[in-house]
Amino acid sequence: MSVIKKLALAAGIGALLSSAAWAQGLEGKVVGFSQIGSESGWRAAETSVTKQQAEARGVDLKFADAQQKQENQIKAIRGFIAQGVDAILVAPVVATGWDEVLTEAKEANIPVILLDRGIEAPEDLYLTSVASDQVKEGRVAGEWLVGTVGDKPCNVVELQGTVGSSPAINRKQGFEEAIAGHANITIVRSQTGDFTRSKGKEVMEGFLKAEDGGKNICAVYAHNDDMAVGAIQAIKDAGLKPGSDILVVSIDAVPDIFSAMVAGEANATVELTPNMAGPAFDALDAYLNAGTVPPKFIITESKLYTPADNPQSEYDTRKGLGY
Ligand code: GZL
Repeated sequence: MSVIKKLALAAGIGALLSSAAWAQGLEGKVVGFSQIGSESGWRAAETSVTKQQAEARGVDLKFADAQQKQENQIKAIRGFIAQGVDAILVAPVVATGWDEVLTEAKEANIPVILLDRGIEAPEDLYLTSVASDQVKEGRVAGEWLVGTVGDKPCNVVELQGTVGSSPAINRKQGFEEAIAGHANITIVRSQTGDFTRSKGKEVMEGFLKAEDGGKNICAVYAHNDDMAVGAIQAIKDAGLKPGSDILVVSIDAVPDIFSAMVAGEANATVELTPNMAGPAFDALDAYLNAGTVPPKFIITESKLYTPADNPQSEYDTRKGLGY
């Protein structure tokens, strides 16, 4: 047999072995998961989907809820390193302050995968990041408003996500890019509601008081549906009709925004899948079993939904997904 043929045969067998190795999957692997908290319906769904994905793959998931505090996430990551886990998943609450602890994970040869939020840190500190294009989410929301109001003057109030988090920074940027060429659309007030329903309601109450009881407000743009649902309640308490007196546009596509759409109280949402763990575990499997280095960024889809998209059926579909 020629040398060339021998090499081809060896390569073929190698590939077979490596794919067989990959077929082993993650059975028995121990993976630490530092989750931000349970601040929103979407977050709760992400947690339940991650646990389902881990169970389906035989992963022993060590779960740590940080109650939205970075210091708790850092403590949990150090705990995972001390336990000698096989990998660490992190949903980073804010974008900065991760270099030291992720360097410790790297020095311990433990791969780290970021879920649903990004960080400002050297990219060699994490294996991959599974997240949506958050600038695009903001842009899609802004483009919907531009298309809806046309040349009509429209004062917008903005409910921002957690200060310093990548979605809050990026969703603001995308929305502002979309309305930039439309002088009739202006963000007149912008404040964080920390991605929670209660804070979203409280901040919207302040906006309404400050803007002549809401008469000057044409739309509320919320960085997530939970703050939008809180704002809807505040608008109703002020005697106005959400969805018509004040348009409501947000992001996540959780069930409750679809029930608001059915009631005529919400106008648009941009979908964020709660299944970031599936692609993360697939990348980890290929990396640990076949040495395959994943792309640094795995981007999930962002789709616009409005009341024209059968919101009742969207509600029914999502209700069963761990929300
Ligand atoms: C975005 C994610 C955000 C959701 C909110 O990827 O981190 O955090 O939009 C959640 O619902 O609080």
